[in-house]
Amino acid sequence: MHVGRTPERGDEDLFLEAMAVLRRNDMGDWTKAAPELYPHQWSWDSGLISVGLAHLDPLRAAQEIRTLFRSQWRNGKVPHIVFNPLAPPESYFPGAEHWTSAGDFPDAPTAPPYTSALCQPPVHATGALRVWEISCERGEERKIEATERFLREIYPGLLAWHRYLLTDRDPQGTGLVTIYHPWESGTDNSPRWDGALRAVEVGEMPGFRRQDLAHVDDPSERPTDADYVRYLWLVEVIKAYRCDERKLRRSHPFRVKDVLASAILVRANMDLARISSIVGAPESDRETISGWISLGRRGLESCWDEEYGLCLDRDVVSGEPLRARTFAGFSPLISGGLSEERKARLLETLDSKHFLGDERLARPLPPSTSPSEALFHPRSYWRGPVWPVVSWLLWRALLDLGEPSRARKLLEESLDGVRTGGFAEYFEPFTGEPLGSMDQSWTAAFVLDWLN
Ligand code: 9WN
Repeated sequence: MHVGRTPERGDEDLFLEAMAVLRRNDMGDWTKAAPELYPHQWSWDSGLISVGLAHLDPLRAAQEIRTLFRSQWRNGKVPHIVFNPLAPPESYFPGAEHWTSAGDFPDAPTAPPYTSALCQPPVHATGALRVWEISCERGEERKIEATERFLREIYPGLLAWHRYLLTDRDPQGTGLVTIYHPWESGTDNSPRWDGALRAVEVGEMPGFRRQDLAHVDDPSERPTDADYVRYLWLVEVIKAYRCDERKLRRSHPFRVKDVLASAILVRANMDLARISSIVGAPESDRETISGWISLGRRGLESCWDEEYGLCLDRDVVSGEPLRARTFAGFSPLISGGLSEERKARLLETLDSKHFLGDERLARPLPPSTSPSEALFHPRSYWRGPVWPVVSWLLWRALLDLGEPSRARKLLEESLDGVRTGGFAEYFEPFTGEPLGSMDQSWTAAFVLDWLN
């Protein structure tokens, strides 16, 4: 149980329901992100689902990450989707056939399961360390040893993954990760990307049929067709380049420095540093990782925007900051190592009318996009709704920054949202209405973590 949390009536039922959601989505050694809408293994979902699973069985939790890393590319990239070979082709678009039809990506795994050519925020070292920590808290000797063996086994893959992000995805050496597709951010249709996407010229490409709209009540909950045209065009370009990193970094039409992925990477490097001590890695690794942490924090500092009191993504193509008030602006809270002044200013922004201080909110939980943004939409995916993954990331950050009462508030409000609305993918910020997919795996995983 988290320090200071008194169990509430109904906690036990909620725990059992969360466990049941994860059991239903369990595919043996990996978990579907959602029952219908997302029938494959998603990278950052699985990295965080492992934290919830660890409260049920640390060995199964370790397996979640191990399975994902079996599909790691030769250059260190951890793919954003590992496609389930048994899922019918029409269950998700774009599926394996779409990604692999252009033929080989030289660094991709050569045998099934096939993967997409993108990646997602690097939460995996954080997940792996929590699996081991939770196993230690549970105190079962055999499982502690097994999760320590898991850390030893996964460590080289984690190191290669972070190295890929800090070399191929940061040829400029800024400490900031470049992404090539909004899907790589995990916050697909966020207004963060509108400016950079507008500049992408879409060429000739085959027609396509979306599958996602069949799984939600109302199309306004998902990205628009115009968004999808751009998403699919960027996939075409990546396929035409055969995912050659040198070509992508020179001429891909969508190249942006993602502050959230960069901050998550700093956090993951802090956790990787701990893992490296646990597994007795060479001192030189620890020096490298510590250099990555400082570089990442400096990079984030260079994205600070005094007017918004937030950190802003940057368009590599135009060289301009991407001005949008979204939760990603709080990234320095996640990467830590902040001055008291910077931390105070970020918390002030969090409390302001642009975020938690908006009186229309059903609960004081951070909306994905500020309701004061012109492009805010309360039902549209990453353009406004409250996402449990956002609340979980901020909750952990606040705990680490020594803000237990703020963290606790976020936790209680989040649990309350799920108690009322269920294990939804996201929630309407003004009414709390559950939106997107129901029985979303990581929502259940966060509930297990919050309740423990
Ligand atoms: C595209 C699985 C994923 C999450 C992302 C979320 C959504 C996919 C989609 O679902 O993205 O990757 O089809 O909309 O934006 O964060 O990992 O839950």
